[in-house]
Amino acid sequence: MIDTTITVPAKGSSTGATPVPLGGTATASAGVAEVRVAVQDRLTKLWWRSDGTWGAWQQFAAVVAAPGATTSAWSVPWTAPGPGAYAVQAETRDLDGAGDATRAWVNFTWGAAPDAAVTFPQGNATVSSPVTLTGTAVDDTGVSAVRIAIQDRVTMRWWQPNGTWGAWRQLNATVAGSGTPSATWTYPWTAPGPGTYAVQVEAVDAFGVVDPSRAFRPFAVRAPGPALLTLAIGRADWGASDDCTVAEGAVPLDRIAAELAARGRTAAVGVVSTTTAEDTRRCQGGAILQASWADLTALRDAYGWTVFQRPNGPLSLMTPQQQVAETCGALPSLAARGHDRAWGLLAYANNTTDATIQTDLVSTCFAFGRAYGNGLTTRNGIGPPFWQSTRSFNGGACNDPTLDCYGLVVTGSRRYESPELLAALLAPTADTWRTVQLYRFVEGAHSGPGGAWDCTSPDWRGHWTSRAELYCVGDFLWAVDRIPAGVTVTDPAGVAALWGRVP
Ligand SMILES: [Ca+2]
Ligand SMILES: [Ca+2]
Repeated sequence: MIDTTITVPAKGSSTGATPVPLGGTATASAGVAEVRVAVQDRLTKLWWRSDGTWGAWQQFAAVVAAPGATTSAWSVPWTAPGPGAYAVQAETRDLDGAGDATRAWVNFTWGAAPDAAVTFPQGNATVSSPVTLTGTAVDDTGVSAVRIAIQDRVTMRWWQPNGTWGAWRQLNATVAGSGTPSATWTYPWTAPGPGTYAVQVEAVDAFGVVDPSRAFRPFAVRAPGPALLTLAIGRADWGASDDCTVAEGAVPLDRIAAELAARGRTAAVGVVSTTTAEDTRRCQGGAILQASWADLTALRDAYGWTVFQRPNGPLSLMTPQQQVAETCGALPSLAARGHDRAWGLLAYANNTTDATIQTDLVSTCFAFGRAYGNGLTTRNGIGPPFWQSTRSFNGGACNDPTLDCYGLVVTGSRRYESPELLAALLAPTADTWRTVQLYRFVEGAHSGPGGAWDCTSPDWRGHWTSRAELYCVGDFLWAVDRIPAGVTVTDPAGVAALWGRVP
């Protein structure tokens, strides 16, 4: 009777030892003569060879502690060439030259274990649901999977894939950077309600080695807050103009304000405070007629409009003194004019956002810095350096391919955006904030040096404007009329107050 066991490494274990001490027990009723060992790379199926290469099956001799005895310990050191999934095979030969009927076999891995961490929510943070749980996972060779589990901290039960609670249950997170040493993971989760929860997470590496220490992160989910919407007017353009005169068919801001007021809505308007004149509408390039302080005061007092600050050009091209004057330095003079909510938003001119300026300067006195995007800012996503997303909503060539206006060339290849899309944008969900920005409103049909448009078709697909910043007022108000009940229309300062963002 001949038998061999392998006790080191333990079956399925992971080690980083150099060398790896292979060992076990050999049993032979005729006396143990020798123990022969072979090591396989389980991924390539090749065998370790005495010349240090991998290739055809080859055995090497182990040290037998008690040669000739019926039972003896055996051992042999083996140095892994690097992280990997390996197997050791061992065979005893007795004094008669006979061997094991079946060779012993143990799988093991060599290398560092992976490690996972949670980056969101932060520890004991209170977040809104749905929440995207996120984190990192690292390994010496490659992360292959991340498994999470979510616990209700009151009932101590665990989240199940079918949306109930029960026994401990792991769920697969989505891994970005799988197969690399540094990966990130996400798991979108909709809490069944407010409460205290925790996420537990572990990583698995490319060789199947499991993170020996699971990360555990408690957090709370708040009751859903309001859905928030800001109607923004990009620059305080009084209205579409031809050669510095309000064009026929232009709908100036006071009419927009009245239309919104009739619907119980207000807007926030970007003001270039350093170039705004007292009573005169400053004309720029013939087509832009900047509202005066008197206009802005009237919009505020009659319609509840507020302003946010828009620097007079890219901050990154300004001297440090100018940067301050166009940002934090503008707030006291705005407040002195009664515009005391401008701290809600700094609108980088033409999307010339700058992370350093936002971090070091703007976020110290403004709640948010504007970056153009899909216009969706989530309460969970608010954090340094406090970017806010604004959706710029544009006019352009018409959408009906049978009409001549379909081929109109508008800067940026703009095509008139659908009022149905606008209505969809104006319907944010709980604890999210949508900001949609338009510029100058028009109606009827007109052609002049400051722009041309046709808003007369009963079908919006026939509407067009020669400039992206022009949009038909009827389409705008059609969408405003579809803002769902329960959506709170407010300005950036209002959002900051609701979400506890204090610059
Ligand atoms: Ca590893
Ligand atoms: Ca760990």
